[in-house]
Amino acid sequence: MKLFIGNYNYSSWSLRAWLTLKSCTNDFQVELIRLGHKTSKDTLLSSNPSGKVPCLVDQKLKIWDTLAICEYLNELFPDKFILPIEKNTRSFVRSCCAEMHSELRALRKECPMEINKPNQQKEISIRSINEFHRLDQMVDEYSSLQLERNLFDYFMTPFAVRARCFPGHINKNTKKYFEVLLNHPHFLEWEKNALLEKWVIEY
Ligand SMILES: N[C@@H](CCC(=O)N[C@@H](CS)C(=O)NCC(=O)O)C(=O)O
Repeated sequence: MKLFIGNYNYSSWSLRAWLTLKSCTNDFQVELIRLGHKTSKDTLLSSNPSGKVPCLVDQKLKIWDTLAICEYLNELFPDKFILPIEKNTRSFVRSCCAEMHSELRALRKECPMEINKPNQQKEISIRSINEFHRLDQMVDEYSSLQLERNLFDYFMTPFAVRARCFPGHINKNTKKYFEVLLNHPHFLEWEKNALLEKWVIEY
């Protein structure tokens, strides 16, 4: 299998797909497509029809869009429990992941994931602050379920990086939980690559 990803520093969607795949196997290749460069679009389009990363290639099959990739991996590796086994818990995790995937737009726009730029002193809008509070709600409910690591954690990790970039807007419980995510060996491996990356995208 091969996973096409974008820049380690910035590609939050790639990070989610990579964490999910990494939780299943080490037997995969990664091909990085540099984003924000004049040749990026052509290279992206030659790798998959959506012209975006991530994209997973499994023999002749191409799967693009993070959620589709993760659902595919959940089917391919049923023993890895990417989604919880119990129906109601699974629905909760699916709802949260869908919300993280397609909502929380202020945070996604205003507070980009920049792994190499913690502690930015930028003032952020009330909409973004409210969305940080929405993360608190999700994390509080999730923590009370005491689940094994699953898709919720993989999807939340880019928000943990955002909270590190723009500190001071999450509650104690979320802060503690985000520290766990940011110290997980798989995230540390990704972060190591990000810190070696020289390309800069200005937001
Ligand atoms: N909903 C898509 C979004 C993918 C996406 O927007 N990827 C960005 C990088 S994080 C990208 O490929 N941007 C390049 C472009 O739009 O030209 C997914 O979850 O895979």
